[in-house]
Amino acid sequence: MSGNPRVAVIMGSQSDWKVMRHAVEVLKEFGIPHEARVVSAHRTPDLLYKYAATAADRGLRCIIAGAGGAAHLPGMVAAKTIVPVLGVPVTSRALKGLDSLLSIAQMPRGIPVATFAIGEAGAANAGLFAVALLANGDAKLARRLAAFRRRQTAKVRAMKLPK
Ligand code: RP5
Repeated sequence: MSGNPRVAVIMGSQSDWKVMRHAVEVLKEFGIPHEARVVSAHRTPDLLYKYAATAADRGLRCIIAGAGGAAHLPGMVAAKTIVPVLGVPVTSRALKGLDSLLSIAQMPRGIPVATFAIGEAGAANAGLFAVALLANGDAKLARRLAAFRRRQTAKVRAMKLPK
């Protein structure tokens, strides 16, 4: 996507991409300049610190961070920047993402992380939430988001069940 990224999608491992790509797809659909990359809280802590510490100066308006298991990535990124962090609990192998959800949602007071649903729906909703954040100061984007909602509503209203 051309232009300086305004939204970042980061994840703890390449294996998170199958979930996190749903956030990227939303950003692409709305034409939001974005970047996506692997940043691990546990395995690349120095990179994580640098990434978070420079996020505001690079013009990022929010950071979507997905991780699975003991999912520290969103909380640690939020600890190092005041750019809003949207946390996506990635479905884990052992506990199906419940571990990820609790790790991300249960932030102690003082460092907030907005937490979304486990898995693909959460990633897509984090993308939509990022669009909504940007649409706050962008009337054209707000109209596109409203149009998306209208199309979605029309699709559901047209749903037919088998006789
Ligand atoms: C976390 O560990 C990642 O976010 C991923 O969900 C999980 C497993 O990583 P891999 O072993 O697949 O690299 O840090």
